[in-house]
Amino acid sequence: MNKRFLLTAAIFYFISCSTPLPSYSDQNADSIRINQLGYYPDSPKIAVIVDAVEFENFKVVSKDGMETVLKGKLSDPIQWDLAGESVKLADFSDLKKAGSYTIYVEGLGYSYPFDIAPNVLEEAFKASVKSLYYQRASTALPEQYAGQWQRNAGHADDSVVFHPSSGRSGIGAFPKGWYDAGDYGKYVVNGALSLGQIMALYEQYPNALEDGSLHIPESGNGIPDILDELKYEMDWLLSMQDEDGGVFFKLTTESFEGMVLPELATKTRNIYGKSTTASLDLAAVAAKAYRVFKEYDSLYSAQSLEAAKKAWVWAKENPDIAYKNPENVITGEYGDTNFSQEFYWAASELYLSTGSEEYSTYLQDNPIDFEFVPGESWANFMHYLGAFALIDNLEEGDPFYQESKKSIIADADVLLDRMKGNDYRQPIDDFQWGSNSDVFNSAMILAQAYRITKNKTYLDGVLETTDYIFGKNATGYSFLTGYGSRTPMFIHHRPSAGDAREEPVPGLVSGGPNSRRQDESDVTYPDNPAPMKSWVDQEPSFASNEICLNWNSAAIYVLGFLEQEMAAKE
Ligand code: 9MR
Repeated sequence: MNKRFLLTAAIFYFISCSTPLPSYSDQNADSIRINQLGYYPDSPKIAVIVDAVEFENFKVVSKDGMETVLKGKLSDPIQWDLAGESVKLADFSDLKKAGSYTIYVEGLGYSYPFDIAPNVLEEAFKASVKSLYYQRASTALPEQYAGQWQRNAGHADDSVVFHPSSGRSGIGAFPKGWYDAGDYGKYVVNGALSLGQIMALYEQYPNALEDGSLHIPESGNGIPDILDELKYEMDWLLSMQDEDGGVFFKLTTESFEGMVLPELATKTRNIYGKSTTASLDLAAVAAKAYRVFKEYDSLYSAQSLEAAKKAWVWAKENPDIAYKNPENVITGEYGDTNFSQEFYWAASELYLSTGSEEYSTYLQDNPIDFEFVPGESWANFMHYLGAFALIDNLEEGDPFYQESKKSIIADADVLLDRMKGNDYRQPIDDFQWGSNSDVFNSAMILAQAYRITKNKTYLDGVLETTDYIFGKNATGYSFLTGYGSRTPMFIHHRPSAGDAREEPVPGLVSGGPNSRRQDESDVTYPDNPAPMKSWVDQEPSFASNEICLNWNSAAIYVLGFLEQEMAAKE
């Protein structure tokens, strides 16, 4: 653009509406919290304005500042203690025209620019799945697929040591799989939950990620890329089953490695003892894999089902074996003492894949409560996956369908109520480790309620929940690395920290606010003690700024669901 044009435009603009041309600084934009990626035309659109006590009006202008497309009044001030601040809301839902915009509040300045577009989350969705490729163990990531995040192979895991707690001795091969999180461990329960959430997306929307969509080494093999990526983890998961059907809990070092690249993280890796949870979670996800892989790989599908049945038998015979770290082992424990949810998930998937009475009888005799409780929701989500699968695969008249439907809708209604009661309009009221996954898990429940009823209120709930993740929150950050105007740069993630690159691996969900602040001695949290402010973009902050498979899988489900449902409307 030439200078004279710019000057004329600026003068015209000044005279016509005396609003300065947009300039975007974190400081101004931080006061106007929006979904930094943007909105579908038909989405609710609500910005949260902080430090706005003396302001009354807002307007939405085109990104270049040349056109005012909507004017509105800010709401009355709202004080919400979990966010520790007073805010006003700017509702611009009436704006549905595709384009690039910014919000202007006189005295405060401009928000970050944002788009209104069909498929507005498509890139973020794909990136959230591609991030699993970057988490692959036992392989190099060549530049061709990984771009600037290329790296050498680490952790062949072909001679892993059996720890005495495993009941075995010597060494074994347990290659492949995805690294669990910011650490290089591989944990069965979390791997299974993550696979389960992504497989739920595939069962519901098999075309969400076709062959070639992810640009991974398997692209072009005639199989949807999402299945190729899932299989990389599933292969490892199946290898964790012992001959007797029981499943080892994890493959990790005794203590965590330094913040180095995989190839430099060379401490001895061990296989630790079996647990009821690991066995049931493998039973559940392998039974689901039977259905998911059947069309493209019938042999693998059948093998998975056999593994699932064996794991179930082991768990029935060993129904109360909780995993506990042996002495001197301090890597993750995924502590969980309530196994009824894992039994329910496994019985549901096995019933759907076999039709066998053994599993339906189990479900009939062991009904389960559904009450979403934020905080460590990975442990309290397995039975939801069972209910979702029953709804997806059974006829409406089936009693299991009816019961599941009733539970999911009742639960979704509680979440919607909670959303109305807080200024950032998201469904959780307790922010713990990985709170962003609680937010996404809630959205997944709302999404099922929408699928069952087609009631748009639930769909709007999913959309607004997603706004929270992408910037409409008390930190002002979009929590998906690389996506948004202000995103985490210093995630607790060894491959990102161990390299000289400035940008972290993209498509990863930061854990999010954690009011427990377990790492406070090593990091500097905001002075404001509010739970939703309890997040920092600092590398040592494993309690707030780590990344983790099941946080990404929850995001993958929700973003994939939205892309499918919202795009279908256009
Ligand atoms: O997600 C887990 C969280 O709910 C627990 O509070 C926390 C501490 O036990 O552990 C989290 O899981 C970590 C796992 O144990 C090891 N890999 C990294 C995971 C994410 O921080």
